[in-house]
Amino acid sequence: MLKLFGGSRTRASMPRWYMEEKSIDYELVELNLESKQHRNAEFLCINPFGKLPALIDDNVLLEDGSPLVLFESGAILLHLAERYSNDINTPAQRALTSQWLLFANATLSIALFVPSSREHEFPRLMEVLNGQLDPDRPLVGDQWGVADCAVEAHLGYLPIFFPEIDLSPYPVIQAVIERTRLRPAYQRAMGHA
Ligand SMILES: N[C@@H](CCC(=O)N[C@@H](CS)C(=O)NCC(=O)O)C(=O)O
Repeated sequence: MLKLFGGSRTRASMPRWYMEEKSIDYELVELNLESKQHRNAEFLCINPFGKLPALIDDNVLLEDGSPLVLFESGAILLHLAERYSNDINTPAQRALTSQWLLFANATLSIALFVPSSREHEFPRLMEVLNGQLDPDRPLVGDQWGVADCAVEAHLGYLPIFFPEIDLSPYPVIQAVIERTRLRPAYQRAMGHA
């Protein structure tokens, strides 16, 4: 069984969306950040850093027989893709998947959420991404996969967290966001359905 620890408006929406898309069974444990449930002793045994998301996968056991426990949304996404989907079939696909996951979680995330980077780095990244993305073509391989999930989830944060940002200079990104928001699995993961 997979147990995902998440909370509203957290990055747990990424692995949740991915599992919804790929019909991977999971149980969601929602923690309330406002009441600091993510700092409870019980959760700190799962993620000592006290951050969401975290995943327990008892289909995968460590040497001592205990279940795999993971934190970091990128690591969780990569594990889910490798173990529970057929997204990644070649070494090149794995390398490119890592590239896009790290781009989304490190480069794009910082450009979005760190105010000083949002001013300078963000427009440059968006311009390049607008040229790289094609709403009809997955980032890696020939089916929508975990790389798309990470990049599109970050783009999907834009209208949620930064509705004041004008996206009209980036029409491809606008189209990708529109399509993302229409996906039933995305709506379920984001709590809209
Ligand atoms: N790089 C980590 C970031 C995790 C993170 O900062 N999560 C936030 C929610 S989106 C959190 O748990 N914040 C609560 C806190 O830091 O106290 C990941 O991608 O999983």
